[in-house]
Amino acid sequence: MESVFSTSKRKLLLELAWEVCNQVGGIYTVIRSKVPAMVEKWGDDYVCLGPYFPQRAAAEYEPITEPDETEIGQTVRKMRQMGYAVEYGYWLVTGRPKIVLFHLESFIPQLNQIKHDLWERHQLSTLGVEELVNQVIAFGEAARVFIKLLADDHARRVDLVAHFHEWMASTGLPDLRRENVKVATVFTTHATMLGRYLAQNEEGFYGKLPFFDWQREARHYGIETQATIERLAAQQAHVFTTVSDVTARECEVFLGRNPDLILPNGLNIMRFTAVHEFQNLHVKYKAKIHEFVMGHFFQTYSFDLEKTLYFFTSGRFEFSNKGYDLTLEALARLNWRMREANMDTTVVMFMVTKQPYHSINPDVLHSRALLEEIQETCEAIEQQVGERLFEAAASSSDIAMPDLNSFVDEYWRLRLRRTIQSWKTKQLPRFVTHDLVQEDAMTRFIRQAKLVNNEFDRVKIVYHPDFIASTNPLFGLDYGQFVRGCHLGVFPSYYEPWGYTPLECVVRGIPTVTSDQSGFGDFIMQIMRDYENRGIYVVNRRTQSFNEAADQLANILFRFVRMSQRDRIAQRNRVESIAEVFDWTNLRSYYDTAHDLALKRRKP
Ligand code: G6P
Ligand code: 1S3
Repeated sequence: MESVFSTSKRKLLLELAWEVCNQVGGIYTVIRSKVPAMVEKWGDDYVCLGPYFPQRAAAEYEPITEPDETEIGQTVRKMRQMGYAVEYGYWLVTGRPKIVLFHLESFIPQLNQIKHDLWERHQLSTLGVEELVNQVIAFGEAARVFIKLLADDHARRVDLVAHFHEWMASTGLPDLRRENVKVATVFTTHATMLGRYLAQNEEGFYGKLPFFDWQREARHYGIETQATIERLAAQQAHVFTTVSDVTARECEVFLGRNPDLILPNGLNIMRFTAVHEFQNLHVKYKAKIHEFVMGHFFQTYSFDLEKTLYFFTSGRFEFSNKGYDLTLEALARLNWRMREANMDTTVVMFMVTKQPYHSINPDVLHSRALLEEIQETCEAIEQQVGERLFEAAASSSDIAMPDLNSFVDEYWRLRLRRTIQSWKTKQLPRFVTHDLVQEDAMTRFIRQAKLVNNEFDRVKIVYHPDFIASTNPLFGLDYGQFVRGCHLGVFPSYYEPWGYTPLECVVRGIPTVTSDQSGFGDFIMQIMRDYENRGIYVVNRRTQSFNEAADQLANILFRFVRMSQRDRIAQRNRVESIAEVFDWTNLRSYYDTAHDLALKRRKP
């Protein structure tokens, strides 16, 4: 009998993720940034599959009015004839791939039957799960139906590969294998559910790792369904992968299988032809951060902005997983050392994350508004003085400089004095920019470490419990611009399967701190020797205690604040030169290997 897999056949790649056209977190970045490199290789034979959420898709999705005659178009038509609502069109991101999005409500009426089958066939218990898991199961079923139809009708002519990201895309995978559907499958986990929970809650997580009983822990944390889906997908895919060696260590314990391959994450990198261009952008956006800092701090006291360095961290609010605790501890030590050394440099640290808040603090907004008024008044005075000086100079025969004070109207003098008076205050600058719904681990730690923005402190804290967006009135910058304006990104994570944030600094030429427990840090240590000289500092969190790691980080920061401006500029050039390594056109080859291996394993 003729094999359905032959080397001469065309290949068709489906990539499935909950975050296709639906931004939630890091996986969206992976898929979206990889699109141009995938389309370059696969052209129209690359298609992304995701769930359909009209509001989220609105800005990113353009439907194809009448399905084409491609295998995908025909399968979409067939599914619609079966009564399912399916979207088919283009994802409006760089690379513009074709996408298929499933209306989940189409599958909800059969949910009980699907769950029953999952239990019968795979002992996957879904009793009492939250609504999100129901949606995930509906998506998994939609994908399964689609892939089965596609394979049944077309596998004779095309080799199909389906790449599933995370458990949220993968409830249909075990049945595809069980029914021996002619598709080669790859499953990539971007973290493990249990790793996430346990790292956050179990002291000495990594030391205990080999001894955890996955099922007992999953029950304890109420995530047995999610952990089981992840485990089934990992075990049943032809090829199982994860994003770093760091996460691979968890996979055997929690998912019962060692990954076949590691697929590191990249970005779609666009470098400037001349390096001064990105250096200029640093100055441009730093000036915007200066404006915020003046508005926030100078109403109480001032410091020299020429001698001010901006550090930041950013990520979800996983306090110890993301290393916020370590960062604050190291900053407290840095503050003490800078004071001991009588330094006149100031460090402003931005802690950017997302926590529930009522609104931006009114005082913070008011101060910012008053500063703008002062600026407008100064501009008006500048114009008045300029015009009158010009008139005076042109009409006078005297070459002596006139008294500029006399050119300013009483109105403007008074207005400037009054605005400055009402702006100045004795209150310490707030260390949190928003009115939080409640105190949290961050505010408690900041108070306890006494990093409360006293004038004598060399390290100031700005805790911004919302992600940075250009619509935010405090900075008026988008995240990428904010990163460019800073001097150093600080991300000494304890649990971080990959971690895009340090990489997002590198590609913008901003030096960064990462850790050997983050996938990115681990990867950089494997591929490069002089990473520190290039501006990537790796904190050892694998073998050091919290206290030792805090000391190491404080040392790194102390060395950084003593660098000359000339050295900082040179370091930015060096760090930016690494960017290319992480371009998907280079890192796509890891994905190519996974797809080839899956096809090889699928073939009889
Ligand atoms: C860039 C600009 C320089 C500027 C420097 C400031 O390199 O091209 O003109 O002096 O940034 O660097 P700093 O580290 O002090 O923000
Ligand atoms: C995960 O997202 P997270 O921030 O929950 O996947 C990302 C993409 O692979 C990865 O960068 C991150 O470390 C993981 O944790």
